[in-house]
Amino acid sequence: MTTLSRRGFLAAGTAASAALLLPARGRAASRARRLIATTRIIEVQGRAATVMGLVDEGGRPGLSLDPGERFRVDLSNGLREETIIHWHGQIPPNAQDGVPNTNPMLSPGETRAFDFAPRPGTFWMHSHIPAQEIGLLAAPLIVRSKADMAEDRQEVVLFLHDFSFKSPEEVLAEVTGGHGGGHGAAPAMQHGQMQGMGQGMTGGMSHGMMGNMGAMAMDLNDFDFDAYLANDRTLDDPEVVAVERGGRVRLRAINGSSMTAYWLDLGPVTGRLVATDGDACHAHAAQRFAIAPGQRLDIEIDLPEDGSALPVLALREGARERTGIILAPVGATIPRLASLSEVEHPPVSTNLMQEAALRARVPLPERPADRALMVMLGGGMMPYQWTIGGRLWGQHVPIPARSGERVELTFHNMSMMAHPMHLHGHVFQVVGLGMSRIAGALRDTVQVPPMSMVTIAFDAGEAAPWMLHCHHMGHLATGMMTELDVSA
Ligand SMILES: [Cu+2]
Repeated sequence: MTTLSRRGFLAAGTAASAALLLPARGRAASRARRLIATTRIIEVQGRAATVMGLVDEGGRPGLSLDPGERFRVDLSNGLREETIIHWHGQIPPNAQDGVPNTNPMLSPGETRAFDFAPRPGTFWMHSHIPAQEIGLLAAPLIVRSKADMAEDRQEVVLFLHDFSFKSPEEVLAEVTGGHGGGHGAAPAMQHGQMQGMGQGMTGGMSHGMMGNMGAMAMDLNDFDFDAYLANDRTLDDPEVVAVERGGRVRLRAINGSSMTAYWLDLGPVTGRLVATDGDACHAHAAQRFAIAPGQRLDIEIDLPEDGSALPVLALREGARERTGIILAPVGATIPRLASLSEVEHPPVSTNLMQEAALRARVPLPERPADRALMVMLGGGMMPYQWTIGGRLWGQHVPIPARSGERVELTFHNMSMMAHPMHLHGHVFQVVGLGMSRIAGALRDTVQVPPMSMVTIAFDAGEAAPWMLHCHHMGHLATGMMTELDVSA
C-alpha cells in the first residue's frame, strides 16, 4: 500500500478549504496575482444569499502567497460601487494601505496594482467601508514561510463572519439608530464630548442599559445576526475538512466578523496557540481561545489517535449561537451539531486571562518609551456613538509620533463595551494590562475590555498618517477612528 505524507495527503484531499490554501502549481513567480472584489451567492440555512467577496481568477475566496513571494496583486473592482481594500496586518507603503482618506477609492471596473514585501503569517483583507465589510467583502490572506512548508502538518483556514439576510445598510441603521454611515459627526454628537472620561461613563451607563442590565453590566453584542459563518457555512451544513488520523493541523483562525467575538472551542482536545495576528508566540495550551474582530490565532492541534472527527467550533460570546468546521479522517462519523449550544457562552470581551498569559517569541527590543500617551475610549448606546479621546472621526486630534520613536499608547476604555483596537502600518506588543507590565503578544488588533486599560508599544514606522480605530464596524461607522500621524 502507498503511504502518503501529511502534505501529500493534503494535496490528495478534496475539501474546499484545501482549494483555498493550495497555491497554483507552476505559477510564474513574477506574475501578478489577480484579485476581484465582486458579488457571489452563498447558501445560508437553505436560502441563497448574495454577498460580496474577494476572489481570485478561479472564483476562490482569499489569497495564499508562497514563501518569498512578493505581494504583487492586481485588484479589480467588479462591484457597481466604489471600494477600497485594506491588507489587514500587512505593512505596505502608506500609499498602498487601502484606506479611504489617504488612498483614492477604486471606481467600478477599475484595476489597481499593488506591490510590496509581505509579512509571513495569517492575515486577512477587507473593505475599509463598514457596510461593505458587514456584507462579507473580506477574505483570508495567508503568507506562507519556508518553515511552514517544511513542517509536517496540514494547514486549515477557519474564516469567521457574522451574517444577516438584511442589507448591510439596514444592519448599520438598526445598530446605530441612524447615527451610522457618515464620516461627519451629527451636531448632537458635540454634546459632552469634551468632558472626556465623564462622557464615557455617562454614555455607557445611560438609562436603557441601567434599567435592563444593572449598573455594572457589560454590553456584549450589538446586533443579532441571522447566522455565524465558518468558511461561508453554518453548522447545518458545515465544511468537513479531510485530515489524517492522528495527524497534526495548523489552524489559521481569522475573525473577519463585523461585530462578533468568539471562543474557539476544541472540545476535549487541547490545542497550542502559536501565533497571534501573524507573529509567533510561546505555545499557550488551552481548549478554548478568545478571538475578537480583526484578530487571528494560529493553533496547533494534534488530532485524536482514535480517528474520530474533531469539530472546531466558534462560540458567540454571551449567547448560544455557534458555528464551525469539522476535521475528519477517512471513515470518521461526522457528528450533527446544532447551531445553538445548550447554555450561553461566557463573555470573551471582559476576559484578559489569555492576553495575560501570552508571550511573544521575538519581543520588541527593550527600550524606554520616547512618547507615552493615554488614549481614552468612550461612548455608549444612547445615543449610539463611540469616541477616541472624546472625539469622533472628522473632529479627531491625530496622535503625534516621530518615525523611529518608541511609542506607548495606553487605551483606557471608559465605556461599557469592549473595543478591538487596530493600528495600521505597525506591529505592536501588548506591554501592559491594567497596572501590570507584561512582555505580551505581538499584535495589530488588541481587545480592550470595558472599564479597563491596555498598553501597547511599537516603533513608529513610515512618516505618514496611519489609521487607528475600533474594528467593531458599528463603532467604526459612527466615528470611532483617529490617526497616528507619524512625522519624519
Ligand atoms: Cu468599539
